[in-house]
Amino acid sequence: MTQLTVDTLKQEILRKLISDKGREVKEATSKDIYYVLASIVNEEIKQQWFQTRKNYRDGKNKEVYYLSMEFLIGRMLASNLLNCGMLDTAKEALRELGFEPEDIFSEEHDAALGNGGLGRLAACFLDSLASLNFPGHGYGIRYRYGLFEQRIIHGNQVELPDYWLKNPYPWETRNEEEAVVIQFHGDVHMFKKNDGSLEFEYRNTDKVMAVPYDIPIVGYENDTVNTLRLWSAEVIHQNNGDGLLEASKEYYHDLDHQHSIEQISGFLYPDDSSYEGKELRLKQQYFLVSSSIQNILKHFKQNHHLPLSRLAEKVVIQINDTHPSLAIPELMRILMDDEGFSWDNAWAVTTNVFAYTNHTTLSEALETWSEEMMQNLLPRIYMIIDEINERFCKGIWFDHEELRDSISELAVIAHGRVHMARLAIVGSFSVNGVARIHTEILKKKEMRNFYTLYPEKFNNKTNGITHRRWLLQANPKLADLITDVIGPQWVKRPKQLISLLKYSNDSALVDKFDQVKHENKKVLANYIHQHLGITVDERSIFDVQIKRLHEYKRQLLNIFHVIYLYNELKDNPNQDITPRTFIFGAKAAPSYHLAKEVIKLINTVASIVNYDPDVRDRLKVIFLENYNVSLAEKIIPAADISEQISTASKEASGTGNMKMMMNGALTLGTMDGANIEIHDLVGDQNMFIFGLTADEVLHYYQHGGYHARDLYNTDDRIKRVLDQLNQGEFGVHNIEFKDIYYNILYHNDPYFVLKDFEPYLEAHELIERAYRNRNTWLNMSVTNIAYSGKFSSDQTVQEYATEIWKIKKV
Ligand code: F58
Repeated sequence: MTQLTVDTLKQEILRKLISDKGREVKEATSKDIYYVLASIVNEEIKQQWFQTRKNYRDGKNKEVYYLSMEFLIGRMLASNLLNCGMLDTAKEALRELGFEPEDIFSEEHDAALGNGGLGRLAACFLDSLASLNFPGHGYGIRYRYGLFEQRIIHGNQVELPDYWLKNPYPWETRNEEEAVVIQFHGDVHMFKKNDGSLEFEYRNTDKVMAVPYDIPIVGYENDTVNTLRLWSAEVIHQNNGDGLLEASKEYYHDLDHQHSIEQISGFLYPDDSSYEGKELRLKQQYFLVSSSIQNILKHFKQNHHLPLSRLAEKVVIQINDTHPSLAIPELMRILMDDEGFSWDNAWAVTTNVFAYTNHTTLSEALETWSEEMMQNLLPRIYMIIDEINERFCKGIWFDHEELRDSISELAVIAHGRVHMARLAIVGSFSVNGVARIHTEILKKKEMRNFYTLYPEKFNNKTNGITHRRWLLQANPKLADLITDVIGPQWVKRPKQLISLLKYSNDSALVDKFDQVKHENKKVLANYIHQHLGITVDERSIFDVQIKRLHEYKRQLLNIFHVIYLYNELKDNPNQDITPRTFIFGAKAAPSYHLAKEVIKLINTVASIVNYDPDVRDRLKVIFLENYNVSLAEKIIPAADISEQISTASKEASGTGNMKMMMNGALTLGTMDGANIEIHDLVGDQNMFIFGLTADEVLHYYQHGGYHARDLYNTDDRIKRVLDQLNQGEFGVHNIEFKDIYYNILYHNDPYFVLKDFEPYLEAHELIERAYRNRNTWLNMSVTNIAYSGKFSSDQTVQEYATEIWKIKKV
């Protein structure tokens, strides 16, 4: 990229301000400056984007396509500036022009086209692919409404629509010439050809146009710009003569119909851990995969002068969870119906192209669709899945006698439902989990029969996070300090952060880390003050739990502990404790009643604890509204403690754990997901592990759970907290939190909150003690940063590239 100096950039901003906005700097709003700066960055990017596409067109490279219903990309201005090597220059230029960089960056609407971990992982992977010069692109949906905006009103979550496209989005380019037609409903006609083989024709369908909007994905200082292609659903207008767009007058005048078509890319489903069999969601999934597969095949034909039978030499498609797994029958359909392949030849191609990532073992999150719905909406796709199932089951029956009894647990279609994970496993050459323990659970438990069938398909790829956004961009002070200490090589090779270890005992040096953390805590404290009017003590322990709200993530355990601490202070007002600030950020799925009750409880506890004079500011509870990527960027650099307290075996990996570790927070966690791999690296002495192990949890489940009520009856601390809930001490009246209370005592505490309560409390006591010893604490913190390079998504993507995708850097 061209290297602009602060002065030339300033001049360019001033010039564009006049030409684009007709304004001088003294009249300019932050929004004006945002658009002007984005447009300058776009100009920088465009040339490299074009060049990258051209390089890929020469047909030499195998490319990976990452299909995902979610890309949680967040704001792009600062990250594009960073990757273009312009961030520091731009900040300086903005300041000299009288603007605070943060104010300019926050003009951008946080693009929330994802729910949580799965969507953010996709965004981190795109950043790493581009930064490592890999030819890899994302395909997703351009939802008009992203994840809802959360407001807290009287302690309750209220959801508002997220119309993120209200203002023009400067990073997208509409690409009409790449539009494709997607077909739903209709009927399938079968013909016998002269050679006796069957031919299928798909007729009387409802047609929808998929129009792509492209977003550049800028690699870090390497001139690679890949593409995130997001599809938008539109009505097909009058034939414009290119033969692609059919006349569809009836629909054109039918606004209802137009509305129903646009609904396909209307909004992101906000459930993050449970699955709902809504037809619109199935439409979205097919819309994504059909447009993407058509597009991938078109490019394959254009760029590679090879027969489609050799598709897998140049194309690999990663499907992010089962949501895009209809891509498998879709590719089969096109190969057979449009390209004349036989079943066997089409299957041979297909099963060498797809790789599937599983992100959860929670049974309520595993997708199945009603056979009837699938048959009605996607009749040809249904036929193909039926045939896949037929052949697969026959194979088991004849070749795997030992699995005959389990056939209904393996069948892609069973008991009137289409099982998407099974389809994904059967149709892919690779199946991976997202952390070591998760993959082991898949192999030994959830998918053990499939593992018996296809041991060679299963592999682990532990998640990662891009250190560019989560350290360089979010925490520039820490990044600069690290560079001062160990030099700049770690930026391109994050594993070199390990050189920090040498300095973890150098007290003069670790003091500087302390200072950075303190400054970041101040910034967050200001934000809290501005948004909630609450003053928090920057010297208190910032204890952070930020993630979607779910029972298995156990925000409840955290708030129970806070109530316990509060009770202790009330009983013993002069207790000498290290001040603590408990910070929460969490959205609950709108229909998840218990999760919403927990949000209400946290806010209720906050409203009591924060204003009780007996507490004397030693305890604060902060619930930050509307947790999203940009809020995470503010909170994470300020965290002292990273709460990763899921019921062991339930959190596939977690990625917030990695982000906070990289920013020097110490993990308080269970032996679950990637916490275990953090523990492998830093050991007991540098984190706080507590609670049941996955084996213990699974053992309890097998034996009907444990006796929650016994704990309630024998542990006074627990009894007191639960009684306070039940007796209305933390609510307007005693029914407010009754479902939480009942769920624990009458449904036998399915997530082991009470069972892990005491060990959790003990871990907190250790934390309090450790925090008092500054040098030890700082040493632990620096040690965590030092080992965090392993969790850069560069490492993860490199592993996918060599072990699954077999792609090379360009
Ligand atoms: C998350 N899954 C896992 N799903 O819970 C987390 O452990 C893991 O680190 C992360 O994926 C990345 O691998 C997740 O975020 C969803 O949000 C789905 C959205 C669509 C419905 C089902 C859940």
